[in-house]
Amino acid sequence: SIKALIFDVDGTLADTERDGHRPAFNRSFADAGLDWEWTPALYGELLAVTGGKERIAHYIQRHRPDFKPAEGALEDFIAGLHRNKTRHYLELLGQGEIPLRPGVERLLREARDTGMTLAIATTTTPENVTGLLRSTLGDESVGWFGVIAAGDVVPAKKPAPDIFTHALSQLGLAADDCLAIEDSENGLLAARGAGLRTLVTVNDYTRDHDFDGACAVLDHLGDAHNPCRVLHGGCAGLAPMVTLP
Ligand code: XBP
Ligand code: MG
Repeated sequence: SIKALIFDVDGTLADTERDGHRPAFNRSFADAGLDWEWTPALYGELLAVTGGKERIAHYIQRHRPDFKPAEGALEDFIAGLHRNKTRHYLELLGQGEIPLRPGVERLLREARDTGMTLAIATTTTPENVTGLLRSTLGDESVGWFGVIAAGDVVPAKKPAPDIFTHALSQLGLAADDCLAIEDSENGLLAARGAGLRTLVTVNDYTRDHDFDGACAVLDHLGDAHNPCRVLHGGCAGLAPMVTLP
């Protein structure tokens, strides 16, 4: 039986990459006077590197190899760009324009009602997680989660299993007692690396990823008005967590 659900955030709880992160990176670049523009197609490639600071560093190395900041070390320049990116991201959340994906609120509420523990394991900055929860589910929803494991709390980001291993140890639960919910290949690798069964809900950025090893792949979690479609695998043991047609 499943005692706890461990949710990824970006792409799983909401389409934050599409609606929040990509625009926020671009706004930060514009503020710094840079002509860098991350199109949806380029961003889809850059998502192979998790973590905002790591993603910017990878972009510079790969696409702007001659770039040097006007002053100071590159690492500090990236940190500054990323702080301003987080500010823009939180502003977008505050405007209330990043909704939860179908079935997310249903599952969170049902899991709470049946006494399951809720947890989060994500590479994103902690303020981004609490900001999303507050803007979509209200202030008290932050307290629904036994553990919110996020960002630089572990140095090795997904696909490394560290963030899930950290969440499990904070929860005091074994991997067998938990189910991870992810949207990407890197997320699946991280969760599987920590020994977790993993349910995947895809989005436009991750639809074509390799989800070998997932217990099921769905288009979304589904709710009464919007049942989910099973793209791969079986949902044995997952009902009633997913709302099938
Ligand atoms: C999500 C990410 C994050 C966000 C940006 O990966 O890679 O880096 O894109 O967040 P996952 P920050 O869903 O697999 O956890 O800019 O705050 O790092
Ligand atoms: Mg994700």
